[in-house]
Amino acid sequence: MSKGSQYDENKIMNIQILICGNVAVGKTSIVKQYTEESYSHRYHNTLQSELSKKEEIINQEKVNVYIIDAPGDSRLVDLTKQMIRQAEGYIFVYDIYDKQSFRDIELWITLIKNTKSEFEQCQCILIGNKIDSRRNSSEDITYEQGNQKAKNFNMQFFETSAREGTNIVQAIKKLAISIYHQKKGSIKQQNIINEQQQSKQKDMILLQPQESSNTLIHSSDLHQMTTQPKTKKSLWSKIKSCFGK
Ligand SMILES: Nc1nc2c(ncn2[C@@H]2O[C@H](COP(=O)(O)OP(=O)(O)O)[C@@H](O)[C@H]2O)c(=O)[nH]1
Ligand SMILES: [Mg+2]
Repeated sequence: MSKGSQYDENKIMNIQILICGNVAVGKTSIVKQYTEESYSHRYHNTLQSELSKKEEIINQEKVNVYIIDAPGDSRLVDLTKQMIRQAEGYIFVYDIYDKQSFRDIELWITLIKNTKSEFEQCQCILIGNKIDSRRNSSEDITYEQGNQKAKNFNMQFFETSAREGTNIVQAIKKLAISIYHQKKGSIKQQNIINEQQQSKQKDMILLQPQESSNTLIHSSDLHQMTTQPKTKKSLWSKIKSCFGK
């Protein structure tokens, strides 16, 4: 444990999230609001993927949440393939006044799906941003439309305002919590597999009657010998060869 910290620095979980969506929907503003609680009216097109970090406490453990801010220009997407694969969770963002950005969510999902083979197991959220200046005109994407799309893709849905900070922390923390629990689950699963493998190795019977012979026969092979007559012959020849017979 590092001096002055109540957390074991070696055991801190890192979570990587990729935020994507069309240009100018507010991705960079969402990330800035989440990590720095700040907002800028000035628009800077994100040309390169940027990485931001925020420390969260989840389940009384310190967790580093890294957010990869992808460039909105899909022509630059090749640059981020590595990042798509590395990410463990995804935030899809549209602007509630920009119907094209809402339609293009499908394209972003397809792009990620085609790049990340385990996408179906990944945690994702859908964000409809810029609710601070909702005009309630027929041009806006309604909450119901956003929610329906999120349901279709089995994601949680949030409407946010990066400008006012509405729902930003809640949305991203909720995603981080889901990823945390999923990783803990799979870490537990991995520990069980490791333990099983270790105990299997202990069970290994090493038959070394000859100096040169180093053939390993697993105890389950021996079990097969007694229960499955078909495999007897090959196993017997394996054993015989060990004894040089
Ligand atoms: N009204 C409003 N404007 C926003 C909001 N979020 C971002 N913007 C503005 O939308 C523009 C694009 O934001 P940016 O974060 O750079 O979008 P990105 O291209 O998706 O990263 C900027 O002028 C922001 O100030 C929001 O929640 N409300
Ligand atoms: Mg940006």
